Amino acid sequence: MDAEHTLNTLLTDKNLNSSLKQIVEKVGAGERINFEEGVLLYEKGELGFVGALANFIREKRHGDKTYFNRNFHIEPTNLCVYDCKFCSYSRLIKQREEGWELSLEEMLDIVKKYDEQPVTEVHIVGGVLPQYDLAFYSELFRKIHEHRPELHVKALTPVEYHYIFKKAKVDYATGMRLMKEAGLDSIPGGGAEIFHPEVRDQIAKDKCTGEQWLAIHEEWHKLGMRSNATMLYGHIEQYWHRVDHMEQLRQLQDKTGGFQTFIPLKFRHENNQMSHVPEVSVIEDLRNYAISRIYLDNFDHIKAYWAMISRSTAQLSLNFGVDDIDGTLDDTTKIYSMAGAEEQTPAMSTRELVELIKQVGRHPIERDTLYNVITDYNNVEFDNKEQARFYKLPVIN
Ligand code: V47
Ligand code: SF4
Repeated sequence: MDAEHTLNTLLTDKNLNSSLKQIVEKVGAGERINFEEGVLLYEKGELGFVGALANFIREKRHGDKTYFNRNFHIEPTNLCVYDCKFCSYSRLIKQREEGWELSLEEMLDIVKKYDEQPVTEVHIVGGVLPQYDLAFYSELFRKIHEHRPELHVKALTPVEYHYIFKKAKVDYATGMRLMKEAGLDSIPGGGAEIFHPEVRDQIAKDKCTGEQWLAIHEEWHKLGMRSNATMLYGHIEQYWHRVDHMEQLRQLQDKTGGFQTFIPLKFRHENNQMSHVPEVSVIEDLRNYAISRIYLDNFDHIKAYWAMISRSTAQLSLNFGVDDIDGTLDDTTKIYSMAGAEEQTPAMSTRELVELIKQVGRHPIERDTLYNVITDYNNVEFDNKEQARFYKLPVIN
C-alpha cells in the first residue's frame, strides 16, 4: 500500500478522534500543524498513526531516496569547562589524566590520514577548553583547507562559538564572519539539547542558552551559510518541551531558511550523571522521528544518527519520516559509545551503508554536506572483492 493510500484510509476511519482527523487533513493538504496539535500527537498518536503521516510527507518530498555521506570526525578534546549532566564523554579539567587534548598538528595528521580516501566532510566537535580559542580554530580551518581545499569543514557548535567569541570580545555577527573567512563551511546541529530553560538549567546549566544557540545560527544563516539542528530527547523533558524546541527551530527556519537537517538525538544513559533516568523505548524513538517530520514542515531533511540508535533502528526509521542516516564515520567518534550506544566502534563502509538502505527497499544516495548528489547507488553493483572501508567509486556507464 502506498503512502497516499494509507493516508486516505486514515481519513475514512470512523473511529479516529476528531482532533487527530483534523491533523490528517492538514498533513494531506500540506498544511502546518500548530503547537497544541504537536503535543496531541505526542500524547495520543500511536506509532502506526504518526508513522503513516510521516511516511506520507517523507515520500512526497523524497520518494524512497535515502541520503548518506562519507565523513570522519575529529574530537579535539574530551576535557570541558562545562559539566552537562547527560554527557558521558567529557571529563572536567580536574580529571585531566583521563582526557586527551589534540594539538593543531595532531588534528592535521588526522586529516592527512584520509588523503587517499574519497571523504567529503570532516565533522569537528568536542569539549570546550580555553586554549582552543578563536585564533586556534581560525588557524585550524585555514590549515585544513590549505591541505585539502575541497574537504567540507563542518565544525563546532554555538556552545564553543559563544565561549570563544566572549573570550575574544567579539559579537556573534563579527565572530561568525571571521569563522567564515577562516574556512568554516557549515555548523553541525549539536549543543541544542532542549532549549526551554526549565529543562536546560537542570541538564546543561552554564553553557549557551537556547536563545544564544538560535542567535548564533541566525547570524550564520545571514551570511548565506547552512547549518543543522538537533534535539536531545528522552530524559527529564516533557512532550511540550520537545514541541517548544521544534517550534523555535521552525520559527527561525521561516526567517532564514538556513537549516538543512533536523537530527533527534536519543538520550543514552551510561556513564553520566543521569544514569538513573531510564532510556526511552524504540517505539518512542520512532514516534519522535515521525512527529519531528510532521511538525518541521520547513525542514528538508530528518536524520537518524545510526551510530547512536543501532543499525536496525536506523533501517526502521526510514519508514517514520527519516531520509538521511549520516555517514561512514570510520570509528572516529566516541561521544555515543561512551554513553552506552550499541556501536562501540562506529564505522560502516559505503557498501554496508548502501546495503543497509537497499535491504529495506529504499534508494541510497551518497550526498555531500549540502545535499548535492555524489553517487546514485540504485544502479551500482559492488565488486565482491571490494570490502574496503571506503569503497572506490565504480565507473558508471
Ligand atoms: O550536543 C551528548 C549529544 C551532541 C549524549 O549536525 C548525547 O550532522 C545522547 O550534535 N546521549 C553532539 N546524546 C553530536 C551532534 C551531532 C551528531 C551527528 C551529526 C550531527 C550533524 C550532529 O551529542 C551534543 C549532545 O546533544 N549527546 N551526550 C548522551 N549521553
Ligand atoms: Fe562539554 Fe559538550 Fe559534554 Fe556539555 S555536552 S560537558 S559542553 S562536551
